[in-house]
Amino acid sequence: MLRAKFKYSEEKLNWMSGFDQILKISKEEEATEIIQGILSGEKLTEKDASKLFKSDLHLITGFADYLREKQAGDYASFVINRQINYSNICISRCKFCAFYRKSGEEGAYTMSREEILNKASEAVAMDATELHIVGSHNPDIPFEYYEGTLRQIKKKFPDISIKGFTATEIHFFSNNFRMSTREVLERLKEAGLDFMPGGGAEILDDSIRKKLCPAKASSREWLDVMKTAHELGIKSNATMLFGHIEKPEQRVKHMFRLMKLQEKTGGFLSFIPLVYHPENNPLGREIGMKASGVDILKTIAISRIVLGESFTNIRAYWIMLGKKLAQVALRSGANDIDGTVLEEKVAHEAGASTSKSATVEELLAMIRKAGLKPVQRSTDYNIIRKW
Ligand code: V47
Repeated sequence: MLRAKFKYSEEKLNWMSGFDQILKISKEEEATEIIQGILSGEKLTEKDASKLFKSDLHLITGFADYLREKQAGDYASFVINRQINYSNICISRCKFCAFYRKSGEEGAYTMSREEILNKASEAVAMDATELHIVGSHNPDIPFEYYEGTLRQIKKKFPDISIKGFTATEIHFFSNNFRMSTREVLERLKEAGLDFMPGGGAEILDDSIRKKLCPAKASSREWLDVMKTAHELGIKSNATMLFGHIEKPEQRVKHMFRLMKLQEKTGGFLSFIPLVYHPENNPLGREIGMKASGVDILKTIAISRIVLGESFTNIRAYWIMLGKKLAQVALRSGANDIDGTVLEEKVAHEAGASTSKSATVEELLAMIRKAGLKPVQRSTDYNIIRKW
């Protein structure tokens, strides 16, 4: 298991020495004080976490790298997986999304069950352990499509983990099919759903959601779906879409809201900061690209500093970061780079310039060249193979 719990106070003396040197030479008084506070067991406040965004890149990425090592060891993980986006027809039309199409519009599609099964079969042939199945808010798909597809995948490929449907899709199904979110989740779980991805979280602040995605689940509703899923034994991830109109304070608020739920349920497996891509979407035409490389690394580092004790796994999603920045992120607080992916649409429609797939060899090289030891993991972060 990669989820070994670490308490700062217990081992502090063993590992403080190296980082202590950095703290001694740091000219950043405020950030140094905040870090020293954390090291001596003080609880980090939202206000102090927000201040870290203004501090020196190396100080906070260095601190986050120390925490990464203490919380996750010298290993960085990846998964052999495949994404399947079953439909792009969506009535929610979020301003940042380049993936959705209106029904009947050119490029609109909904996959047949056979297509999905073929994609699953290709994934199994390359030793994938995970299918990541997400789509859209498509009112023309019957519930039986979801249940039947899950059942057939599990019947043909009983060993593969299905990580499917964002909390906003579940919320949409609940409204569309007039069922409670609990009933939706119970039925999908019964049909074969094992885990849920962390998408749709965007920024858990309704003043931002009202501007960017007013038609879909509110912050409370997103969190409530996750709470119910965790209660039913469906573990999930949590994402954060950053680098658009939100302020650092709102990123931190997002992290604290997740931490609060995690303290109750323990159901989150990892935190995945997703950097906003501005191409082919209305928001991008208004604001362009906001997050710099420095901002991205600071956000990943601060995720580790704020969430590391409760989440352990902070992911550098190479598809959105690019392979080189993802590698640096592994030394700035992240301990996982996602996986082989095979086919990605959401980020690529919005201008991601990475390839859509990575080989295991590429993932191994990324991790090794970051000075870490690669491990292949399952969806729930158990070690499958040390390389
Ligand atoms: O929910 C949409 C985001 C998410 C854009 O849990 C965009 O294992 C950047 O959630 N620029 C989908 N991001 C991806 C996702 C995910 C990916 C990998 C692993 C996991 C997991 C989850 O992508 C959406 C939204 O938040 N998104 N548009 C855009 N223009």
